[in-house]
Amino acid sequence: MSRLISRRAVTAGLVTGAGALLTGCDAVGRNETAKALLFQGEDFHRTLQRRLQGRDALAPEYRPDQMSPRFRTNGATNPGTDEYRALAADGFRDWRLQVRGLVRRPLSVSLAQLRALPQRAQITRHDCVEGWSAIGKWQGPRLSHLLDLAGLREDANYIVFHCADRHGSTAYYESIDLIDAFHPQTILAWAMNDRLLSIGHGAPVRLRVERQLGYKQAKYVMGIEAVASLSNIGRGKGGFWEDVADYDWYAGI
Ligand SMILES: Nc1nc2c(c(=O)[nH]1)N[C@H]1C(S)=C(S)[C@@H](COP(=O)(O)O)O[C@H]1N2
Ligand SMILES: [Mo]
Repeated sequence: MSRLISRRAVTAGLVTGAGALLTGCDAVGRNETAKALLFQGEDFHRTLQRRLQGRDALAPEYRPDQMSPRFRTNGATNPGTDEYRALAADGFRDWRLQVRGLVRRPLSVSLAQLRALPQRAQITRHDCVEGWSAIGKWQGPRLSHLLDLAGLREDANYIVFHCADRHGSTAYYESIDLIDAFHPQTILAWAMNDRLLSIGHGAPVRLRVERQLGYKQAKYVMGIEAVASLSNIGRGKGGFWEDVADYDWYAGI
């Protein structure tokens, strides 16, 4: 709404300031107003659709023949630290996923143990805010299974994912609420397109939280932490991009 008002104000300014351009400016004004109304309409329908569907609705799943022939990488494509290099050199045999925070039984889980849990595979569309999408197949245990094993405490409200890649002095991290954490399509993927997850796409394990945008899909997950509040994690906004560029914490699609 503020955008619509400010555009109108700008147009009004032009109209009073330059009478000769009145017709042209008025046309621009109408056009901008129509555009703003259209965008509002889009938001309205999206909001309505989300309300009707509910947060537990499934993201669309696709057929194998709809998978993208190329799925690009984005953001970090290799954490490149000594620790990560050593883990990768050994096929992540020594990697352990730490599950800690507000849980009754902190866990340290190997890749073999993750693969031995009941698995879910899903072909979904990844949407990056930068304006590209790709359809790929992801496989791994449901996050909820792991959280049940660890036993979430009553005071846990969010699940934080700590990643291996650093950007300057801060590590990439992301977080989701318990609705998404227990959503059936929220998995810890160790396989992509029927192969072991590559380093570029987040080996050994990345989050897939299919109702949200690309930056929520944390790669290189090293630790999972259950917390009551996000305010003491990073700079407090719930994720790397949320902290540094004010991205929305809830990036629903
Ligand atoms: N650890 C980590 N996870 C990350 C990123 C990153 O830089 N580091 N980039 C995010 C962004 S913006 C996108 S679009 C996807 C890209 O995933 P892909 O490389 O598998 O395409 O990962 C997300 N998860
Ligand atoms: Mo992205």
